[in-house]
Amino acid sequence: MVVTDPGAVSAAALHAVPELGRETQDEKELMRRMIAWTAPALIGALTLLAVSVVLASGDDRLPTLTPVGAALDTSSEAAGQRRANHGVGFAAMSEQVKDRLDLVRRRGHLVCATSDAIPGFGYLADGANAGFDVDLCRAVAAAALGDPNAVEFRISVPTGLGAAVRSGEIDMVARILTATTTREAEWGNFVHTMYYDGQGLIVRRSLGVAAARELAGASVCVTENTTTELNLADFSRLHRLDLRAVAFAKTSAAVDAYLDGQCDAFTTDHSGLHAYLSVFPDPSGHVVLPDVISEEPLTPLVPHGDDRWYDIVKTVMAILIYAEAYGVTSDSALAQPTGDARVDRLFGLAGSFGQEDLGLSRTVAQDVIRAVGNYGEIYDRHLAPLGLERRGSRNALWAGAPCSDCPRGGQVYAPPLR
Ligand SMILES: N[C@@H](CCC(=O)N[C@@H](CS)C(=O)NCC(=O)O)C(=O)O
Repeated sequence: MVVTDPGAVSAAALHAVPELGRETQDEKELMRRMIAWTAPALIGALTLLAVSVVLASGDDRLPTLTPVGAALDTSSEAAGQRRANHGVGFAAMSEQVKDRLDLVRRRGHLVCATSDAIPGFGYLADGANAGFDVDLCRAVAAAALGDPNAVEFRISVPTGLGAAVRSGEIDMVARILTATTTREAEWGNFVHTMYYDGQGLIVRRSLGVAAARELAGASVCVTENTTTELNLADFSRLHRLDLRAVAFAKTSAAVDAYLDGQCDAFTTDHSGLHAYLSVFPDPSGHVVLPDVISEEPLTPLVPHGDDRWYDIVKTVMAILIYAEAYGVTSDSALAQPTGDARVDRLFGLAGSFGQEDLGLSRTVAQDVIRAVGNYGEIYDRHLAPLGLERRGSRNALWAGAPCSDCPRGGQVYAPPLR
């Protein structure tokens, strides 16, 4: 019998079972064949596992130089590798925690994936983690544990992040992560967009380029396994630019390569371009091109499988946003009723916005606002210094926000706290 189809192997083995007790010779022959059939498959599977572990670990010293259109074709081998990096190969390891609030409280701290090398969003200030994203982690720790410092920061690059979330080890991600439908399907639930961004490109001023469409044939440094890499391919194909991506696991390596002259351009979210530009040795020698080539709603993520945890993180984001809308800051006297029912409800002094149903304290918003301030305070502390103007941008509060002097007319909005 010649078997070429692996499906037929198992069918043949099943059929052979009743005969095993009668014919020892047949049994040996069957065993020999089964080993011959299954060994190559086993070796193949182990090789695949080893390859996906290596890919997931990434190596910023080894850039991948690829023609953008070809390598990012979804039917190509590179797309297969990308799926491995998204964590599909780790399904067996994934763990769905049913009561993460309880887990976090028993553990005594929140595990939050963020970055430590992105000015404004996740960076180190005097050795401590700081930034817009870092404050979102601290706000959730304040809500869940009453202590904004009870956070273990897991520093992550985009490569391998999906696998890490699926493993169940991380309670939330807050790290300039764009919400996409594929990530939502494969990684976890995106909670509430906290920064509306779009992808851009930066070039040396001496290149004399004023718009992205003038970059035909250019090489572009990029972080791998990002939406950035995928959008660059779409943009290149759409405008027949034949761009060449030079991809790195770590953004700092991509930036260094650009500054070193290895690429004509560097691309990431516009906020990231401004963040890195702020630490370039010669900022005036570079130009952020005006093009916005994608939508990048930067959004915290929680693992799949625990609705209450999702609701908790979402409610914390709403607290930050409504505190600004109601004019409440970290300096506000929070203990006394104000007579404004919306503010008193937020403070936990009257009524409810569902906080106790979620297992949080009645005065959870006091803990959160005292710890990190409102949305505007977080923005002003970390993003305004990068020159990211909020007034007139999508990151202003919604047009009808009740505050009098806050930036309005943007998209930062949350479901009413009541
Ligand atoms: N928003 C995009 C891009 C994210 C991204 O590229 N992040 C870079 C920096 S701008 C990063 O996190 N790098 C981490 C590091 O290199 O340490 C996405 O979600 O894919």
